[in-house]
Amino acid sequence: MNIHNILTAPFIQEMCEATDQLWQYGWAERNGGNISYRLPADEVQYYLNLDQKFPMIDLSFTIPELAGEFFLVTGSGKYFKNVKHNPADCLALIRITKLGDQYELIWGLENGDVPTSELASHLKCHAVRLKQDANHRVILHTHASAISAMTFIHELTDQAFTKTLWQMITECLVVFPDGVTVLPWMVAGTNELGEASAKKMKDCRIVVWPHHGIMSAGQSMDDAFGLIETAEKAAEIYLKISSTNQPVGQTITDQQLWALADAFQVTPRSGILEARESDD
Ligand code: 2HA
Ligand code: ZN
Repeated sequence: MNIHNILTAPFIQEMCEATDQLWQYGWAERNGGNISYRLPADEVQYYLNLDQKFPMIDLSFTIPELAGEFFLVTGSGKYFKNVKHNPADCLALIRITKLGDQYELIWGLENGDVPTSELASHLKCHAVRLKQDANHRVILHTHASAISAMTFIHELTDQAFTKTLWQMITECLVVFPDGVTVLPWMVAGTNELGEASAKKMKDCRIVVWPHHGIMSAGQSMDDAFGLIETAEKAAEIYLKISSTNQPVGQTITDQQLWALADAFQVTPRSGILEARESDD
């Protein structure tokens, strides 16, 4: 028995708002981007009767670490601008089976579609983040424009990319002290991209996919979204500076970034900043 209408669930509302906002930012053209949101069983049970048989669908990999976990995910081919108008068609609520080689379709995708083409990346990243942080909930992938543009003109190493972003806005180091990881270009939607992203998510919550987009991990939708907004804003500033054709006159120095880290009590990822000068 459905006790409450799932369309009124906060997690559905959050998904509708996030997809709409991503579209309004211009980062979710056509069906670009995908989100997965881990839900505790009691939140799902409040809206759905789980005591029934659901369609089972094979995964192209096994992920026993996520056995029994529920995820609300965007559907493959769905346009983010449409999610808020028809969440039951555009979203899927799935549960990973005991062996971790299949999922059950619990709710959504009313017209017979399948979950996001990046499901491999999402699930592999969830498994890795959950090992690091029991409160982890959201994986978000979007085609953030400035970050993608930056990957055409900036050196594609974790060190160089992270340092440039940290230098663009004072807040960046505070928001993402673990920096960003930059993968090599890879084919979208593959297990390989999933494996590579997940490996990097062990100690970094922002992964840049060159010439494609960005993926982040968060404890909430706002958390995952906020990481991307901040990195994207820094990339926008980088592009604005680059387009002036002026030599860069000044920047936030490494010693200033150390002072910032001290003030906000964050530990900058090692290997990015030059050694700290001693005070004496
Ligand atoms: O089209 O963003 O990476 C969905 C995607 C694939
Ligand atoms: Zn994409």
